[in-house]
Amino acid sequence: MKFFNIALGLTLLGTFVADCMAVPPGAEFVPVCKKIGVRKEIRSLTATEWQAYSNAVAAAYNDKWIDWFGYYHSRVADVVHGSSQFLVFHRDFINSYEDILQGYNPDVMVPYWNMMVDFQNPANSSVLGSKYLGGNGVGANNCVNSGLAGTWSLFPKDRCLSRVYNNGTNINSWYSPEYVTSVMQRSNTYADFRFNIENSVHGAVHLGLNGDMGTMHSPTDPVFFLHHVNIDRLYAQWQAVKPATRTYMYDGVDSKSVPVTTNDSIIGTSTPVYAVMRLGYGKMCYTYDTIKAAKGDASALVKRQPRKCIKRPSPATQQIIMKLPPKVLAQFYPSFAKGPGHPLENEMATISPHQPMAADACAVDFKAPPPNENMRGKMPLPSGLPDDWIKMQGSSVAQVRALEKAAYDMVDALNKANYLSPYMV
Ligand SMILES: [Cu+2]
Repeated sequence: MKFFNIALGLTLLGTFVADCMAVPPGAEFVPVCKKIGVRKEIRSLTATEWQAYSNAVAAAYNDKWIDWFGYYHSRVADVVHGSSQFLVFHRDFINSYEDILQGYNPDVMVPYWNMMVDFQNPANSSVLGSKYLGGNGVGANNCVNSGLAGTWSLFPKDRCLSRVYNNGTNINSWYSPEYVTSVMQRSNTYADFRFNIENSVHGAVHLGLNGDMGTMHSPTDPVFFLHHVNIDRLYAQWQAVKPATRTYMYDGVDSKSVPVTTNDSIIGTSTPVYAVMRLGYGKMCYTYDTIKAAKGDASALVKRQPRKCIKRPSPATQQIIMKLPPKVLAQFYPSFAKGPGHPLENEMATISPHQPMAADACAVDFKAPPPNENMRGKMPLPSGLPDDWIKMQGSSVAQVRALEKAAYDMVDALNKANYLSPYMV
C-alpha cells in the first residue's frame, strides 16, 4: 500500500512536471543543487566580496588559468559564435571559470557588469577605473596599466593586456536598457534571442574595448567574464519569463547549419546541452540578484541605494515608457502594450537608476552645462559592428545590419516621442 502511494505520488509528480515544463529525455535525471550562489553586479559587491574575487582571480592568473581560458576559447571560437551554441557554450564556460576560482575560495561567485547602465558613455564607467578592471591601454603596445589586470603578462607570448577604445579616449555608445527590454519582449524563439543579443549588446562591448576583447582569446581580459555573465543573466531572465516553454527551448542551427537539439554536446565537452539549461540543477548552482529580486527578495538590490545621488526621480521607469504612443509601444514593447509585462523582461525594472549599478551617476557633475543643449535627453544611436568582426563571429553581415537598423529605428521612435531615458545624464 505504501509502495503504491509512493508510486502514485511519483507518477503524479511526473505528470505535474511534464504539464508545467517540457523536459527533454535525460534532463529529469540532472540533480537539484544542494547550495545556490548568487551572482551580483560588480558595483554592488561589498569591499570584502570584491577583494575575495580579486584574490581568487590573481591566484588563477598565477597558475596560468587565465591563459588557458584565453587559449581554449580561441580554439573553439569559430564553432561557438554565430550559432545556437553561443549562449549554452558560454554558460558552461563561465561555470568552469567559476569552478576554478572556487578552488581558491569556495565562496566566490563571478560578478556581472551591467554595461547597459553605462551605455551613454561607457568609458566613464567606474568599472573601467583603477578600483575594478582598469581603463584604456597606453603606450606603443596599448597596455592596460591599472585595475585587476594592470600588471599581467599573458598568452600568447608574454605580453600585457591590451585595450584600444574604439573612439580614441572614448567608447562609442552601447545598447541601452530600453533596447534590451525591447529585445527581451520581441524575441520568441531561442534562435532569435541568441542572434539579437550576440550581435548587439554582446558585440558592442567586445568592439568598444578592442585590444584583447576584439580577438578570439578575449577571456584574457577580465572584462570578458563579467560581460558574459551579464549576457548569461539576460538569457536566464528570458528563460524565467516563460519557464515552461523556454527553460529547455533550443532551436536554430549549429556552425555547420545543422538543426540543433538539446542532446547535442556543449562544444569541446561531453556535457549535453540540456544539462546546462536549468539554473539550480546539475553544475549550474547559481542564480542572479535580479532574478531573486523579481521573485520577491529585493533586499540585495534595495539595501544599498545611493539615494543622495539620484538626480532624476524615476519611481517607475516602466510608467515612463508606457506613455509612449500606442503604435511605438506595440512595435517595440509588445508585452507592455498588453499590460505591465513580466518584471524579468523589463530591464528597466531590474536595473532602475535607483539601484546601486547607477552609482556612477554620482561622479557626474550635474552643474556643468551639457556640451550640446540640443542633444540633452536624446538617446544616442548604438555603435554598429565592423564587417570583419561579424564575419569572424560567423554571422551574416546583411542580417546584422538589419538588426542594427531596427535598433536605430527604436532609438529614433523614442527620441521623436520626446522620451527621456532615466539612464542618461
Ligand atoms: Cu565567446
